[in-house]
Amino acid sequence: MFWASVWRFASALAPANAIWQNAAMASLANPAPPPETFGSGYPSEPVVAFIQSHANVQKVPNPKLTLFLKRDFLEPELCAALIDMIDAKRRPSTVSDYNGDASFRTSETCDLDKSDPIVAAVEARIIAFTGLDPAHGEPIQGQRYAVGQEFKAHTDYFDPRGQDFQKYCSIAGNRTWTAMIYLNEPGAGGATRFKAVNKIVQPEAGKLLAWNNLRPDGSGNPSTIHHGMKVREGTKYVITKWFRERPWG
Ligand SMILES: O=C(O)CCC(=O)C(=O)O
Repeated sequence: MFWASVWRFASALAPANAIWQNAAMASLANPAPPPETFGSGYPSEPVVAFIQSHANVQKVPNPKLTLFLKRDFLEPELCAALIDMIDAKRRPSTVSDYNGDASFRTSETCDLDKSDPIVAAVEARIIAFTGLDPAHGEPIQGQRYAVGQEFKAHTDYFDPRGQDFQKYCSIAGNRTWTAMIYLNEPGAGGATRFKAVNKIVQPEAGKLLAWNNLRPDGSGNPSTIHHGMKVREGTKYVITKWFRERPWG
C-alpha cells in the first residue's frame, strides 16, 4: 500500500513550468523496497546489518555510537529541488527543553510536504536504505543555515527528565534513528561535529548520515551528541528524517 502510493506520486507529472522539478523527477530511480521492515529500528541489529549490506557505505569505527555515511545518496537535481522547497517555506527553527540560550539553534526549518512527488520519492529512498517502517517516521524536515547560524551540541532523542518529554513523546515515543542528508556545500563552515567520538563530518551535496540514537537497553545514547557548526560562508541546507519507537501520527 505504502509502496504503491509512493510509486504513484513518483510517477506524477511535475508542473510544466517547473524546470528544476522536471529535472529532479527525471533523475528518480525507483529503489527496491526492503525485503522486510525493521519496525522502529529498536533493537538495532537488523537495521545495522541491512544498512551494511548496501554498497559504498562507511561505518564510523567507534564502539560508542553507530553512525553510517553514504556519499552521493541523492542526485544533484533532487538536492536542488529540495533546496527550492526549503527556501519557499522556511520559518525560524525551534528547540525543545529550552535552556535559556536564545542562540542555541539559529537556523530556519521547513516541513516538507510528503504529498509532493519529490519528497515522497526521497522518503522512499530513505526507507529502502534503512529498512525502517515508514509508519514510524516523522515527516521530513529541511534546515537552512545562513552565515553565522548553527545548531549547538544536542542529541536527537528527548531527555525523559526534560520538561517537554510528554509533549513530544507521549504518543510516538522517543526517537530511534536519524537519517540526515546534506543538500549542498556551503562556502566554508557548517560541518557536523560528533564531539563525544571526535568525528567531524563535512557537508557534501547528496551525502547521507544515519545513526542510532539509542543504546542497546533502549535508553538515549549520549555519545550521539552533535553540533551543526556555524556556517562561515554561503548557505547550508540539510534534510532530516527521524524515526520513533511507536507509529507517528
Ligand atoms: O545541520 C547539521 O549539521 C545538524 C542538524 C541537526 O542536528 C538537526 O537538525 O537535528
